[in-house]
Amino acid sequence: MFFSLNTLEADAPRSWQVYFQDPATISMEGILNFNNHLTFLLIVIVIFVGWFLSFTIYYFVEYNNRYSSKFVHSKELEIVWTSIPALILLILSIPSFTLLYSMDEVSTPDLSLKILGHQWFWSYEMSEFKTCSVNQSQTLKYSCYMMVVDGLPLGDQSPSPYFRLLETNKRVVLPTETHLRLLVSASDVLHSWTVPSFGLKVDACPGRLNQVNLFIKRSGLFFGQCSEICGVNHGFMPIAVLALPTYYFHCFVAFKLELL
Ligand SMILES: [Cu+2]
Repeated sequence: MFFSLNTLEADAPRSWQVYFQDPATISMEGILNFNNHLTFLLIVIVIFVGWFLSFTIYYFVEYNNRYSSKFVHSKELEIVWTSIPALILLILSIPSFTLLYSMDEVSTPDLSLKILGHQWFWSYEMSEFKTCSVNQSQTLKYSCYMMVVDGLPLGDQSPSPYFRLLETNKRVVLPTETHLRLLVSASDVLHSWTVPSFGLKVDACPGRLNQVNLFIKRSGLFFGQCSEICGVNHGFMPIAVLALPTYYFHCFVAFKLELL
């Protein structure tokens, strides 16, 4: 069930989508709430300014207002229209900084995933899992390339169960309800590992290791794309993450290591 290509459950962009993808992490839920909070405030401000503007335009015409005001300067008014926006910004900074610092919180991770950006694919490694072959030990390591869906034998399935330009030959399998640490870097140029449902966008810089926390709340198939222009095939190095409950994740790892 968890390995099926069910497009309905996939967290991928939809046609004509105008809102965010469903959140799968606490930080993305925070981003969504903050966005709603901001949008509400924005609507209130737009209505107020719009009302004020139309009021001014209406009374600007001599026909509607025969006796114009004589004053050209008002200290009280200056104080009010400077301090109110400043106060609004101050009020906004509280949830904004709370969210920002909560995302930086470093907990004790149970598992680390190393992510390396290349021109033009992503490679992943989990050093916690090792297999000892005859004379060498290997870690769980794989590279993910984009699948050219147009060339796949789809049979009579319509619409296609694959997402164009988002599918990869291998998916990054991660456990849900587990504190994960992502270590992101690049081997050649700048890349950016981005998954909208996780609220994550981590720059992959060559020679630098960026660390970020991830705690996936639910299982699902999540899609993302490289978000730092990195060359001609920048649009063709997608990210596909399959989040599985811990038990299924361990089954997957055991099966994978068997193959190494
Ligand atoms: Cu790129």
